[in-house]
Amino acid sequence: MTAATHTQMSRHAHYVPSMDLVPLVLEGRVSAIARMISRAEAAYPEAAQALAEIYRHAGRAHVVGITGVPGAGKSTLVSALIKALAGAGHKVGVVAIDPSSPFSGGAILGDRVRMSDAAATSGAFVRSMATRGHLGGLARATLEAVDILDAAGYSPVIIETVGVGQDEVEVVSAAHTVVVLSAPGLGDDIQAIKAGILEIADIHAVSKADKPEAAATIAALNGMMALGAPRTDTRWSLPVLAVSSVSGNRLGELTEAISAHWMHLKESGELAARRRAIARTRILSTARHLFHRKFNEGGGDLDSHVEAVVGRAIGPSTAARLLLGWESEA
Ligand SMILES: Nc1nc2c(ncn2[C@@H]2O[C@H](COP(=O)(O)OP(=O)(O)O)[C@@H](O)[C@H]2O)c(=O)[nH]1
Ligand SMILES: [Mg+2]
Repeated sequence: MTAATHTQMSRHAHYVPSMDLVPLVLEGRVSAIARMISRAEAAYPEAAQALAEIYRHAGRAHVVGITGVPGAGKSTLVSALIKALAGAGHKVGVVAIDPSSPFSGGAILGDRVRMSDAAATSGAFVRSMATRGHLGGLARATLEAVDILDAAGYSPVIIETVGVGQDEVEVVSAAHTVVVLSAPGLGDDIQAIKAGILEIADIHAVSKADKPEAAATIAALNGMMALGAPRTDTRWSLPVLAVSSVSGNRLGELTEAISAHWMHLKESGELAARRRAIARTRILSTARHLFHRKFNEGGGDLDSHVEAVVGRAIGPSTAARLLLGWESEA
């Protein structure tokens, strides 16, 4: 155990060791789940072994990503989905990544309140994550939260995230089923094109179908599909659905499409390929963040290598190899 962990633990007199929380998480105890997620978010070194154990127990949940630009209607849709899916007997988990304020670093309160209303009446578990300050990266923290809910027996586990920014796209790409939500009237182009997330969609949904402008957005998306928009899985015929979270209209079509896609993944063998791709991305992403952290937070010899590169004693490529230990100092 490191000295830092010791200090951390002695400040909390009632600190339950993370390994002791694992059986409680697996039993589905909500307080243990919440604590485990907090420790994953804070990247406590003490929790690493417990998270590894939890990962070994996860792997059953259907992970559904819901992405779209801010204002697309994601949180409203997730609340409606919680009610619909819980009503059909599912134990729904939600991890929402909110754009955090640069001043407070906090998550947007409105989303939490709205979604926890839906959660309270349905036995769902909803967690908002801040977008900043994750040692080892946002993707790592978020996907560990998904593992925790998965191991605790939640399925589907929904990830809500804005579809802009590399971290966010990385997170949603780790879902088995990706729903890209576009709102009518939010600019002329399909927002998925602008955000560069068109090709990660397994299902296109147009929100606010109660508004007359929705028809044009649906037509535009259908037109794009007909032109052969880029996509990852050509054996799946990608649906374009209209939903209204306000009226609840056609929400059933979306829940059906989500479960049809899950069936498709299992029956076609595509699930195994996705699992491999997800594992690969998670490893590489965590490694990249750990590397950055090691050398950016005053560690390693980054500064002296910077001087050497600026002074043209060595090139940036040599410096990188030296930092990685792939080349030794001459
Ligand atoms: N008319 C209508 N408004 C909606 C619908 N879904 C969401 N909204 C509104 O769109 C705005 C943004 O919704 P929100 O769920 O916060 O979007 P997010 O930023 O993507 O999470 C809010 O004012 C919602 O009330 C819908 O189905 N119909
Ligand atoms: Mg939201």
